[in-house]
Amino acid sequence: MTEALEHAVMPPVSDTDPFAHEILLDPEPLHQALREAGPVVYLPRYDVHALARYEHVHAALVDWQHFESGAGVGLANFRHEKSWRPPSVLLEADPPRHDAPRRVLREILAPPALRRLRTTWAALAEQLVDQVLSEGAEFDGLTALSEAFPLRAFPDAVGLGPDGRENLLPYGTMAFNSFGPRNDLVAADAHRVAELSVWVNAQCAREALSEDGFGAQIWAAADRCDLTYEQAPLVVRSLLTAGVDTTVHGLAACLYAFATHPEEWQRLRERPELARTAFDEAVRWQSPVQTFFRTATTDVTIAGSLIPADTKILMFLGAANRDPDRWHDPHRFDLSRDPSGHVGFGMGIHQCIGQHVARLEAEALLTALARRVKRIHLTGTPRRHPNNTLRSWASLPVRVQPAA
Ligand code: OVM
Repeated sequence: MTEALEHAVMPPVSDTDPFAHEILLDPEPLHQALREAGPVVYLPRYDVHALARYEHVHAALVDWQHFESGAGVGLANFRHEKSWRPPSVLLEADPPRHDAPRRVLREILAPPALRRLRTTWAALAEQLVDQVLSEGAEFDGLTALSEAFPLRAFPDAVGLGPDGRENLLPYGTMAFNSFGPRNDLVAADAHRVAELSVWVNAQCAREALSEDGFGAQIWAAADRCDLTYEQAPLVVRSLLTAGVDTTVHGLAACLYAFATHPEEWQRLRERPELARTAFDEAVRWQSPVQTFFRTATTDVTIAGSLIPADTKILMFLGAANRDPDRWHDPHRFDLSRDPSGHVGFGMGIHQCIGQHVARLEAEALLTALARRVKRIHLTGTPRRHPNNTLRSWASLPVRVQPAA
């Protein structure tokens, strides 16, 4: 990654605004243009260097020594401007400070620790699918399934109280908008920042959490001195910030994929053990988290282009996940491919720590649906909702054909 700095080449320049609505709603043309322009593209509008090829996005993600997270993983540089909230001790931290919270949460969210949730969530998914189908074959797949399932499963697993759960999605949406520039999307949420933050922060307190959820386990780690008592509520906050919208739009990506690829739905129905692969392929294909930034710790070169110390690089995860140099027929949603290696969950020391939780939710919902539903048809044009970071949806109108 670091060649002789004195031989640095000038990267191509693009005046694009990746955070403009029309691009957020349909990012693929920009992704292709950036991949083709070169390994590094300078975006003067934001004074950032952008990476859109798989090779270079991957390389930057795993090189935490040169590309730090502690200065924020959005456009804002925390060395020069204050974040809208105290930084995350996971997402917005580097080793060594990052390591203890990471170790604690990794244990709590590891596959063996999730085993007891599998039967609970399978039953919950059956129940939800039964209920939705009993109310009719036509519904909005986004609200009825993609939102409803995580909102029933995840807050209970964390140990949240019953009140105020409707704040979870708006808080997450706001947090993901905050990684972008201070544009109209951020302004639209501004009047709710204080209220939503107060609610979320209150849920992170030990007293607010049940005794048997992820939240209680985080506090128990503080009792063992694996974490400080200052870190514990912030680790709970990470769960509440990163754990809901991401899964909702990942599940929506699955529904959209299967509605538009009926042969792949048929394949899943025949082999429901493909549910996890299907989820990962949907995450590759749609990349619910589209972008993250890093900050150069020193002057560093990428493919010969100089990235000055203390400047931001913008990694297009969604573009890397459809790079034709890495993926065969990249725009195809294809259950026969091996999607592992996609960067939809990131890569390296910050790779999504909740991915096993998300896969378990997807497995529960998709297998319940596969048993009961023969086909998923779109009944209208699905609508996207612009977000500075998330590839998110506003509606996914579907009609399902119940299985005999
Ligand atoms: C966090 C966090 C982690 C991943 C994603 C994210 C809002 C937040 O630790 O708060 O997005």
